[in-house]
Amino acid sequence: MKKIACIIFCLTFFCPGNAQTTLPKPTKAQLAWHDMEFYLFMHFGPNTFTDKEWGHGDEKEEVFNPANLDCEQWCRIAKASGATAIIITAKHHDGFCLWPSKFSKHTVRESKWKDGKGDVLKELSVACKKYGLKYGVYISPWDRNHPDYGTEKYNDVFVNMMKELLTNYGPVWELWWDGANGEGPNGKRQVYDWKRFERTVRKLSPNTIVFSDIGPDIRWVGNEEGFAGKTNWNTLDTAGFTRGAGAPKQDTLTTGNAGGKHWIPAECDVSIRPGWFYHKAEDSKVKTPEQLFQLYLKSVGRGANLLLNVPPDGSGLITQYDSAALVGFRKFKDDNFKFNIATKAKASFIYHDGKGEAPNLVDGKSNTVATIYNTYDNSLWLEFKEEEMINCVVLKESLLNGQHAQSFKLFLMNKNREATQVIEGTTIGRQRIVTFPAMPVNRIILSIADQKGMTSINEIEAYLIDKKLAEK
Ligand code: FUL
Repeated sequence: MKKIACIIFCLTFFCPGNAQTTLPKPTKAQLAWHDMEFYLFMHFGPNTFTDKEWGHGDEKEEVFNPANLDCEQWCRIAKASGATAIIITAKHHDGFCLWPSKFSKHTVRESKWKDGKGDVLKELSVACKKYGLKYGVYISPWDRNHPDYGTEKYNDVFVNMMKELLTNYGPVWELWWDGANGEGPNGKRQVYDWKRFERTVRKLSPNTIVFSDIGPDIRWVGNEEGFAGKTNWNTLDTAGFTRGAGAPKQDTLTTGNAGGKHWIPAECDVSIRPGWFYHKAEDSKVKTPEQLFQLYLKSVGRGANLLLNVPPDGSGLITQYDSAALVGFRKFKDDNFKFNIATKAKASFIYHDGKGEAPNLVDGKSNTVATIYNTYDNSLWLEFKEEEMINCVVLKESLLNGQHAQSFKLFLMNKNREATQVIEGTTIGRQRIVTFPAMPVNRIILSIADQKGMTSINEIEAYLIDKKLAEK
């Protein structure tokens, strides 16, 4: 028996993909998306100049005139913050296009900026490439300017606009569909042809990750405050739901569906300021580095991605207030997650009649795992020579074969082998960051209490972070 267990154990280490189940699994593009973790959103357009959040669509094109627009400055700040991409509002609800679309008369071409020769998307996509950032676009189907909005013709317009976006500016990594569906200039609402929109993107740019309330690739997290559920399934049921008003309940989007049919993980969109667009009056209300760190714990730390909006001002630049907050946030992340105390530990896998080494758990590699075959006599141990002060544990689950852990227990033990703290949680997902009051720990034990199929754990990390940064 011992021999068999040992063979199973060894196989697990060398064949990380062997925990086969019939659960939904991420595509290659979705797996790569999970690794993007944190990136910036930029709301920019006529609202930046008119101090509005939702333009009416009748704003004169000449209001758009950013004297010092510098997309490289945006990229430098994005890089300094640790962000991996920038997503720009190519067209917000007011219908103004930040590129000279052939399918609208309400664009940068009709503005005075650069004598109508400018193209924000061109400048941003080139700058992103130069700085090694992925580039994405937000496009609102709701259009309060377009004369065809509210008629079948508008669906052609929207498809044609997407063709321009997807083919003229290099690869679009993520495409963001806002679910809003208000009235247009003729007082009518549009019946969106979502199936056709989806076909268009898949055909022209199959690797683009498409966001909306219900995917197809990633979902809205159900709030604009930047947090995912402590229970966060990457799976969702979409049958019978539509985007916008017909979407699943907001708290369902926050947690996903435990037995959900489709792999549609959550993205947390939130603004660094109260509004989405720049307003001078909000310069004093930029979130602090501490607040941004909290958002990080509640999004990335719960297995979702964080899309943080940092709106450029009317000169076309990100202000010093926003950039200072971003740099401060980056420093918190770097300083506090610099040393993984778990690398000092001996890592083991415990099964019913034995114990084997599990160096994979602390090797920092995402392609090596230890698999929990059953919940009654399997657990993962980290043992330290001495007691180590820690207040944060990071658990990482392999998503290659789907999401498995349904609930876990973390036992933190002192040198007398007493469990001084038992932390219970539900899902793990790509990453689960757990914080608690600092304590001396000699042994960390992870047991999976419930799972769908077999959970594969990539990594267990331990840190001593600044106590003011613990999750609130
Ligand atoms: C919402 C929009 O109405 C807001 O203006 C903003 O763009 C936000 C990200 O999505 O649906």
